[in-house]
Amino acid sequence: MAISKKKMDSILEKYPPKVKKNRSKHILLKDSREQQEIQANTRTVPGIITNRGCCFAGCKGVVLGPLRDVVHIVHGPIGCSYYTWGTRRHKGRSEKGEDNFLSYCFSTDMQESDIVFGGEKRLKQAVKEAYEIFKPEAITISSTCPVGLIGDDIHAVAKAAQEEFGIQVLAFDCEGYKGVSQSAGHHIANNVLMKDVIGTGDAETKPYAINIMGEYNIGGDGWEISRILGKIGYHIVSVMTGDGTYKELKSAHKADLNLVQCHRSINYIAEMIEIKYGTPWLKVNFIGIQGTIDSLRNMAKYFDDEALIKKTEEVIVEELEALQEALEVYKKMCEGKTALLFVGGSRAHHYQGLLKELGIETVMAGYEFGHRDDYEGRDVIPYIKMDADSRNIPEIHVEKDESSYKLYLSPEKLEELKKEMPLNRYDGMIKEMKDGSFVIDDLNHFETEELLKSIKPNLFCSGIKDKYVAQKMGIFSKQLHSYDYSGPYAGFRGAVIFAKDVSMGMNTPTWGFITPPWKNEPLLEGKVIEE
Ligand code: CFM
Ligand code: HCA
Repeated sequence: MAISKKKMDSILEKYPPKVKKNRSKHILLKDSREQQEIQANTRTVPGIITNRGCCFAGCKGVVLGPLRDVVHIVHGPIGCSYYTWGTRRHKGRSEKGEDNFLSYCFSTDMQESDIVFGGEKRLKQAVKEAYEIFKPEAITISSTCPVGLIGDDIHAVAKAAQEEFGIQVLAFDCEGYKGVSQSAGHHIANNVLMKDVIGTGDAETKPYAINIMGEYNIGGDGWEISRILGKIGYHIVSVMTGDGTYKELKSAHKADLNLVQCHRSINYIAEMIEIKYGTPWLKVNFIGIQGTIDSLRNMAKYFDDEALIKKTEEVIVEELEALQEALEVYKKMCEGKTALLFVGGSRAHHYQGLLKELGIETVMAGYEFGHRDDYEGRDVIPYIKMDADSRNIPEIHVEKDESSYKLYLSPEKLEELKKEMPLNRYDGMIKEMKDGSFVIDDLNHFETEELLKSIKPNLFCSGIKDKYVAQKMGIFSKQLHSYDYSGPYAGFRGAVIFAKDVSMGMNTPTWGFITPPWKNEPLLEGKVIEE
C-alpha cells in the first residue's frame, strides 16, 4: 500500500511548526513532470531520534576499517571500538603469509586521567605495542570525540612513530561530532588516503586494469563482484576498501578505469584521481541482475575492445542460465509485495532494481546521510578519451590546464554523449523511482513507526536500530547494512541469495502470530487526556 500526501501531512502535523517546516523539506512525492529538489546533508533537529551515525563511524568504521593489512588504532574510550567491532561484516581473507588484522579491536582505552592530563602518552605506547607485536604494513590512528575536545595532537604522535618505526602512520581527525553524519568521516578518510597513500606505489598492471571503489565486501559482496570481473578478464588493481590492502591502494593510480559502486563514500577519491591522473570513473551498480549486466556492458564499452565485449556477453549468458531456475521460484513468492527502504547513502537506491526484478515495489525510500547528488544526480561533464579530432568538433571545446582537462559542450552534445558513455556522472535515486512514491531523507524513529503503521509494507529494509521496531509490528525487516549474517547479495549469485532470504522472511507464518500494537491501541504514556 502506498501512502497519500494527505497522510504524510498528517504525520508531520504532529511536530511543532518549526520542526514540521524543517522535515517537510526532506520529504518529497516523486513527480517526474517536475525537476525535484530535496534537502539533505543538514543537521538533524536536536531531540529527534535520528538513525544516523557519526563522523568516526564513517572514517574508521566504513572507509579505513576494511583495509586488512593495517592496524587501525582507535584513540578514545573503549566503547567506540567495542560497539563497532565486527558488526559491519566487511569480510576479508588473506593468502598464506599475508596479514589480516580484521578480527582485532585496537583501542587506547582512554581513562578519566587521560582526559584530564592528556592521552598522547597512551597513544604513543599503543602505536609502539602495535608495531612491535604485529609489524603491520601501516598503522592508522582515528580520533574519537574526547580527543578533539582535549586537544591531543595525534599528528605529532603519528609523525614521531613513523620516523621511529619506518612505516606509515596515518592520523585521522575524525572526531564523532564533526559534520552532521558518517558522511564527514568518508571525506576525511578519502583526503588522507589520497594525499599520503595513493600514488606512492608502482605495482605492475595488466590490461583492463580497474579499481573497484566504494565496495566494502559486506557479507562477501566484493568477492562475488571480483569473481565476475575476473572471469571476463579484468585486472583488479585495488578495492576501496572491502577486503582491500594498503599495499594495493598505493598503486591505485595506475588503473585505467575507476568503478564507483557507493558514490557517497568514495566520490572524493574518484574525483581527485581523475583530476590528478586523468583516470575517468564509471558509476556502476552490482546490486541486481540488470544493474550488474548494465555495469558490465558499460565497462566493456569504455574499453571499446571487441574481444572484451564478446567475453562480457558470454559471461552474462552463462551467469543468467545458472540462476534462472532458482530465481523463478522466489519471484513467485515475492510478486506483488511492497517495500520501504531506508539505508545509509547508496543502498536505498541500489536495491530498488533488484526488488523490482523480484516483483517487489518500493513505495518509499530514503538515505540516512546521502547528499543532494545521491538523490538528484550529478551531471559532471563526461570525460572523453582525448584525441586530436575532439578539438575539431564544434560542439566540443577542450582546454587542458595543469591538472585536468576541461570540456565545454553544447547541451545537445552533452545529452548525446551521456547516452553513449556514462562516465563521471551519477543519476541519483529519485530518477529511478516511480511517480507517487515517497523519498524521505534522514528518517527518524517517530516517522519510521508512523510510516510503517500507515504503509504496512511486506518488507522493511533498514538497519539494526529499527529492525526490531518493524518486526514487533509484524513486518519482516531485512538489514541492508549487515545482511543479517547472510550474503553476498551483489552480482548474479548474490541476487539469488537475496531473493531466497526475502522470500523466506516475508512468507514465514510468524508474522501472523504477532498482533501489531495499533490493533490493541494501548494507552500511550504521556498521552494528554482532554477534559
Ligand atoms: Fe556506501 Fe556502504 Fe552505504 Fe556507506 Fe554505511 Fe555500509 Fe550503508 Mo551501513 S559506505 S553509504 S556509510 S554503501 S556502513 S557499506 S551499509 S550505512 S548504505
Ligand atoms: C555505521 C555502520 C553501519 C551501521 C548499521 C546499522 C553498518 O554507520 O556506523 O545501523 O544497522 O553498516 O554497519 O551503517
